Amino acid sequence: MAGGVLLHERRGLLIHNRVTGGWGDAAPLPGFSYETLGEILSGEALTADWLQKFPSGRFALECAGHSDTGPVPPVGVNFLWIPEVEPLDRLMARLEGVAHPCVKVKLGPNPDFRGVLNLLADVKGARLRLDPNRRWDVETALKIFRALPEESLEYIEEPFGEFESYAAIWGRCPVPVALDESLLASVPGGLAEHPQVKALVIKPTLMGDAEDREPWVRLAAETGKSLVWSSCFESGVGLWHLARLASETGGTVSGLDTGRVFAEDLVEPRPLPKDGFLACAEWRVIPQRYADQNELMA
Ligand code: OSB
Ligand code: MG
Repeated sequence: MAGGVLLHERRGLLIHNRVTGGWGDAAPLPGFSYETLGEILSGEALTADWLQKFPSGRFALECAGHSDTGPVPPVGVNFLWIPEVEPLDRLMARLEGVAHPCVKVKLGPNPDFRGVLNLLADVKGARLRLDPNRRWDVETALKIFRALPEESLEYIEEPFGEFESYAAIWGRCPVPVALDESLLASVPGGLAEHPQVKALVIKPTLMGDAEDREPWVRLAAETGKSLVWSSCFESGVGLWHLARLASETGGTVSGLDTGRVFAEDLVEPRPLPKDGFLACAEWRVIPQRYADQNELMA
């Protein structure tokens, strides 16, 4: 997680809507969400009105309003690769037989780039999404951009901590970019609309429900930018809903390859992509897997 924090367990709140029978997952992600689970649970009563105050709560309520739990038609997903925790040969085994895989690489401030170059040498037609979570400066981004064959880079996701860096780099090189964290706060005028912003990354756990997401969904539709649905290590409940949302939008490869990190999940089947696709006939919540501590009052 941000700041090098290692999470050994993932906590969240499952919401069940007794009218629709639907489920939602409110799981703020430490280091990324503006709210904490503790803050949500500190409410005097976990009413819908209270949960509406938090992006993860709004997303969960929206999901629980959906009665259907599948089937989810196949959506294309990127292969999430964190070189610090997954050796290249393990990634290669996952990529075996997949034509033109899209690989999302999490990189630190001073990345050792040899692994990425080795990947490109071994996997013909691989497409890269590089995500340093705002930890690069202009020189680092330029160096990496220039080291890559042009057709192999789809975009760099949130390279910079400072908005001025975008003008600085685009004055020198047409680097393709995706915005993620920036969409959660106020973005300087014109940045999201810039032609070198190729994709808008939508994380409902951090951003909220359809109303919160609407400006970005509209901007993507109006400007032809990609809309990339992306997960935040939600349980299978949140992940299946994200896959449903992605399948409703169609088009771009989604960022939903986070279910693998868990030893076990709350749903079956588990939302684990296979050969670059996430698909499911029908899913259900496993009752023995969650603690029924706080029933949400209607
Ligand atoms: O920065 O995109 C991120 C997960 C949790 C918090 C932040 C991020 C992510 C991901 C999700 O990378 C996976 C993906 O988008 O492929
Ligand atoms: Mg990102």
